[in-house]
Amino acid sequence: MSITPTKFIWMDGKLVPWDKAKVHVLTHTLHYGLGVFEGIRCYKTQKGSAVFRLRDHIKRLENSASVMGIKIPYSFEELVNAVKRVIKANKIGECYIRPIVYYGYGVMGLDPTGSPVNVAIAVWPWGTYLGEEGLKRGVRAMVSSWLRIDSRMLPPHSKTVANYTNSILAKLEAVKAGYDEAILLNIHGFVAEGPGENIFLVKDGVLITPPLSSSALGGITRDSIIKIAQDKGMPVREENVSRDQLYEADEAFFTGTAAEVTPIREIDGHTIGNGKMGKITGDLQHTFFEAVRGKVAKYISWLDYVE
Ligand code: PPE
Repeated sequence: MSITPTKFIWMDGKLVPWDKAKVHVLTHTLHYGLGVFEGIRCYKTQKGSAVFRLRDHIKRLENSASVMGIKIPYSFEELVNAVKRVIKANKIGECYIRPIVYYGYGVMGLDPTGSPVNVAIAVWPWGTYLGEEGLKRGVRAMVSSWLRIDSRMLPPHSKTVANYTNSILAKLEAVKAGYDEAILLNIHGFVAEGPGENIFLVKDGVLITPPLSSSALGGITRDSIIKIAQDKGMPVREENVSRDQLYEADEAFFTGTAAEVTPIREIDGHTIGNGKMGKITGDLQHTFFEAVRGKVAKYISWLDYVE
């Protein structure tokens, strides 16, 4: 997916012009993958732009770093304010926000001690992750031959840069096979998630999603959808999902900051439901989009207004 440049990127406290936001080729994270990042979205609302669950994303960034033993040299509030500052500086209403914490130039070799911990925050307009059509009609997914990383190898709840090579292998395999997206099973054979999204099924009116112990990332969109569904009185179960349960589902969808709520219309050649966006998926997607745009009073606390 190509990037549309904006004007400034926040780098270690300074707003740096987009083209000058560069790092040395011996940046530690570039070689060994030890760094953590976030993906956040800002939406236009009637009261101006608002970042969706900003504090929850910064909390997860801090948790990701702490699991990996990385000390972020900025406080929670400094990071929250930095996100708002870079959005304002770029005069952008709706955008995707990418904070990254990385070990910079200083040492080589596996032990990063002695490398500075650098932080950058970029923002750019990012449309639908799995295509406009995908968001309306659903995407085609395949169960990957690659398994999702296990917590005895790499911590799946941390948005660590290196974790994403696992995701990329699954994504590339799916795309090469003619699918839009992958679904990864965990080392126990249960469904974990997509390479950059959580997954949900609907069966007999019940919303089902793999538990966090399945090696899925603790998605903030996942959490929002669970809350929205419960508020609608829908039964929600977090439980292990087997591969055949995917094929038997009445409805299925992915959730993520980038993917938002994207229906799945086919898995491994099996049509899900009637091959279109399911009714419950449509209802949850609608309420999610209303919530992020500040149109649902009970979810206003999820918004952090930029001004
Ligand atoms: N699982 C994974 C592995 C993941 O990367 C994401 C976000 C999610 C689940 C959903 O989490 P949340 O955004 O909090 O609902 N993936 C980010 C990166 C995507 C990318 O291609 O880069 C995102 O959606 O921003």
